[in-house]
Amino acid sequence: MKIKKLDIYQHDLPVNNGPYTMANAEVWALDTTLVKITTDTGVVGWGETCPVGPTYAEAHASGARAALIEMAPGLIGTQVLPLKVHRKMASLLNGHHYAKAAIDIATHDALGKAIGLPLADLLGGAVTDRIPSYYATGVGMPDEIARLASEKQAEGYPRLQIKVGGRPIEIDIEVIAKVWEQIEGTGMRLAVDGNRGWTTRDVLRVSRELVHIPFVMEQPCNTIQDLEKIRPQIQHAIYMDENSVDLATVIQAVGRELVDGFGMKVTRIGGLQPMQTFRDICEARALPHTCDDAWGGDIIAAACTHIGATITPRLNEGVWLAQPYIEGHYDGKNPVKIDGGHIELPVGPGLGVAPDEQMFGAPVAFF
Ligand code: 0XW
Ligand code: MG
Repeated sequence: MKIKKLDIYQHDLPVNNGPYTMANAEVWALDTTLVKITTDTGVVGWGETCPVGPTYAEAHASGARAALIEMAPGLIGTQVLPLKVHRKMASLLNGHHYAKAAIDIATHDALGKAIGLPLADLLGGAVTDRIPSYYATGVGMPDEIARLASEKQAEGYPRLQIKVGGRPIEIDIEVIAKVWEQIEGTGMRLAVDGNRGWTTRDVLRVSRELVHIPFVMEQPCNTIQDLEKIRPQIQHAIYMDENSVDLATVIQAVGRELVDGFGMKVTRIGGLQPMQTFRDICEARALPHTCDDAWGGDIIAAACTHIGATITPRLNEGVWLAQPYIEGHYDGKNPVKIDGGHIELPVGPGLGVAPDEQMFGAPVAFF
């Protein structure tokens, strides 16, 4: 089975009650990119990549489309097998994992449909069909975030991630303390995500003043050097998110015992093929991790949910979906959504979602 045709679509996803605010980004609407692979046997596979604005990571929407257009002609005729497709993409373009991830997801979808297996089975096998999610607040004021914390805990979310950074550190400290007052003793786990926004000075102060609160510090500062500097000085566990840009970086961080876990994005690491390797490295070293994406609709949500279903439960920090923050679904019949803080595994071969193509209009490019 070979790639016969490749269509690239652009689609807008407005943010509900925007903006969604992080230390380095304010997001009002998302610009997502979809890829449809048609094979010579007639099987179709869908992929998606959706950077959360141009400042969250070294990725942006038109960059994704430019990279896809660069690779597309060379991909025609490639066998629909994930490793072969990755090697082909590497021969056509250096880096740009977030764009390659859309092709990777479409390849897995097509392969799953062709052999009649849901993606979770193709990725090693699901350990559950009810995958834990987590709620991520935006950067907000103490009372507002504390109220959200108890609301989300009551809804059944097993974990909360609060966003901090980009303002006086005293406010962040107050937010963390107030949130903990709400969720202490409930069993809800807490991550504090700086999205690279804190200085090492801020980290030392937060960890010292809040030593009694067992939260995970997710990507508090901008660089790996910053993480190296704070690592021996703080009491809190550190997770790497934005710095874990590829498998080589993950292997280094794990080997050097620099972090206690990861916030991982399927598209940042290049799709489901490298994500399986990442999952297995984490399992070998007992490192918890999330299985998210930046943003996007039902296609990326289904991809994250399928790989999330294969993670050993004690290491599963959850699959984050953009669904609660955006309007609408691509698949009205089988939408991927969070209910009671968990996501039901889509059923059927491949991704298990059938997007309504009409929503995307004409492709921006086809090959
Ligand atoms: C909470 N997320 C998964 C969604 C936002 O895009 C950022 C991200 C994170 O953990 O940094
Ligand atoms: Mg993060």
